[in-house]
Formats: sequence, C-alpha cells, structure tokens
Amino acid sequence: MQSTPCVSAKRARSALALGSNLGDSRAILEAALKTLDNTPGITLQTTSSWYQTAPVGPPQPDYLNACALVQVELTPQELLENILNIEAEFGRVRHERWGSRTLDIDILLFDDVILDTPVLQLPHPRMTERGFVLVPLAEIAPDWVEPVSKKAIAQLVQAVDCSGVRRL
Ligand code: PH2
Ligand code: MG
Ligand code: MG
Repeated sequence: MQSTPCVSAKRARSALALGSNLGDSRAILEAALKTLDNTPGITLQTTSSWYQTAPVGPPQPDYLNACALVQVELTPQELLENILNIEAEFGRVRHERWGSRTLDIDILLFDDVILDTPVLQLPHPRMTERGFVLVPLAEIAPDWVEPVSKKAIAQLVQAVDCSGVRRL
C-alpha cells in the first residue's frame, strides 16, 4: 500500500500585476482574472482600476495594466505554475524581452517571502522601479511592506515616475 502524504500549503496572500498590449486587452485581462478566481487554491480578493500606461522597453503600443490581491492555498511555485498555464491558455507568445504580449501576469509579493530561484524571484525584482506596477498596487495595498526595501507600497510609489500611468 502506498501512503499519500497529505501536505497542504498554508493560506497566504499574494499581489499580482497584470498587463496586456496586444489584442482586446480589456477582455483578455477580465477573462484572466475570472480564470484565476476559478482556479482551485486561488481566490480573487481585490482588483485595482484599469490603467493605460506608456510602454517600458522597446517601442510598442501602450499597455493596459492592473493589480490584484489573491488569497492562495498554494506554494509560490504552485501559484507560478497556475499563472503560466493561464498565460498559455490566453495565447501568450513570448517574442522579445519586454516586448508586446497578450497577457502577462507577474507575482509581485507573496506574504513577506523573499525568494531567489532561477524561475521565481520574490518580491518581483523590478516592482519598486515601475510606476505601472506601483500605482495600481498602491490603490489596493498601500500598507503592504515590500520585504526587501522594508518600505510600504504607499511610500515606494512616491519615489517613482508615474507620468506615463493614466487611470481609466
Ligand atoms: N511589461 C513589460 C515591459 N514593459 N510596460 C508597461 N507600461 N506595462 C507593462 O506591463 C510592461 C511594460 C514586461 O513584462
Ligand atoms: Mg511583466
Ligand atoms: Mg511575466
């Protein structure tokens, strides 16, 4: 007889960034949020407003960006696997780094976990530099303390250039 280990991940809170600048971005992001919420072990808690944002990286169309808070009963790696599946489901094709994409979902924060593996770094290593991440995140989680800088999101957002970020 084989025994099945019954190990369940404890409940955690995670902050996600969503972006799209190819196709019907609004419909894609709304469908992706629904799919996330329908995924076992992931419960959508809060979503920010939508933001039209100037692209960071090579010349490309503006992005539609938002952030979401989810409750998860998954490990960070399991959350990432689910997110990669959802990105694939919505037809994501990766061309060039930082280039156009139909759907990008990035894990920004996972409780106060600090992690540095080849596939997943937490907190997201560039989140503190990006207005298109910090502005929507500050709307829904101003008091969350980013564990590397030990600064709250409301404080971090004041230090970035938010000129290309427009709330819709
Ligand atoms: N994502 C990128 C590269 N550049 N620029 C904006 N405004 N919004 C994004 O979501 C974005 C970007 C790679 O993930
Ligand atoms: Mg990204
Ligand atoms: Mg990504």
